[in-house]
Amino acid sequence: GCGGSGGGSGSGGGDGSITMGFSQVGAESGWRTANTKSVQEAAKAAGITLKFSDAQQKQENQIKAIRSYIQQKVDVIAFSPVVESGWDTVLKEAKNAKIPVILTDRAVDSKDTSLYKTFLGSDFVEEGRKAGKWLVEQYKDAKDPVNIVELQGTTGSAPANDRKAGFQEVIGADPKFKIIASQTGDFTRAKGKEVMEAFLKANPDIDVLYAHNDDMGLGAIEAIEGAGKVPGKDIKIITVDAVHDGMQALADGKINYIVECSPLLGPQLMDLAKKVVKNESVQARVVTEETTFTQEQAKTALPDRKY
Ligand code: GZL
Repeated sequence: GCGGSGGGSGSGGGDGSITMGFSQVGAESGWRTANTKSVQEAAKAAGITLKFSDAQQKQENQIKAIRSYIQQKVDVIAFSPVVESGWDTVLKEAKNAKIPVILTDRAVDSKDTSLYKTFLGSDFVEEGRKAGKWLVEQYKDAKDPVNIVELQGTTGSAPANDRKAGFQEVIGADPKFKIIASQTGDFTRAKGKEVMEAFLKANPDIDVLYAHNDDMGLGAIEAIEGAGKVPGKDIKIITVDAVHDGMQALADGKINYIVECSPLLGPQLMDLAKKVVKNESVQARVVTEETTFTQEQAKTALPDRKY
């Protein structure tokens, strides 16, 4: 840890500075790396002492980290829950220790919303709807079935559940859209490539890939090219995130559409932390601003992208 006494239930450490305990999911994707950088830089800029842990995408490591922050009596705990369920016990321990909790990026399915002060992050269902709307538009004149394969994010995670639901809600209106295979690629390139190779072996006529993040889409591109097909042409690809490598593939025509999911949550997180430590009221839900990109828009946007 980087020092800092932390006042537990107080209004911050003795010198008025705040100590935050942050439990990060892992380092599974370009998005996650950018998110970690945003949190660390924003803490420094805000004068907040940050205790940071990487859970390697394991819930038990996040629970351990949160428990250690409670022991250290930090002023505020923030984390991105790798999956939606199984948090009530440790969040009750934080509440009993009078340490406010902020959910960032991903959400929990706890019924007791008093267990956290606010949830800062994207509307993943809306991201899935945006992906579906683009596809419906692209195939509005198609009469034949549109065969879709789906690379889901981490099983049980809010982005995987919600991106799937939002997409299904939109394409479900037209029976020509068929999801012929759907499996988790755990948000990583390696797994995305591996699962896409299996999809290609089992399904000779795939029209579209919907990948819940750029990294799985980039892995799938390697599999598609390895199978002698042209990504972006033989198989249309929609992904979510808009990190640099995804935007580059979009500009190069290997991806057809990207729904942005901003990782730059650091500054808003630190503002919220300062408020909750002073027991000021905050919005229960803070939704991230984000957009979408076509291939042309990616070419224009790439030079200015921060990550
Ligand atoms: C979404 C975030 C997801 C990204 C993935 O907010 O939780 O996790 O879409 C990342 O790239 O791994």
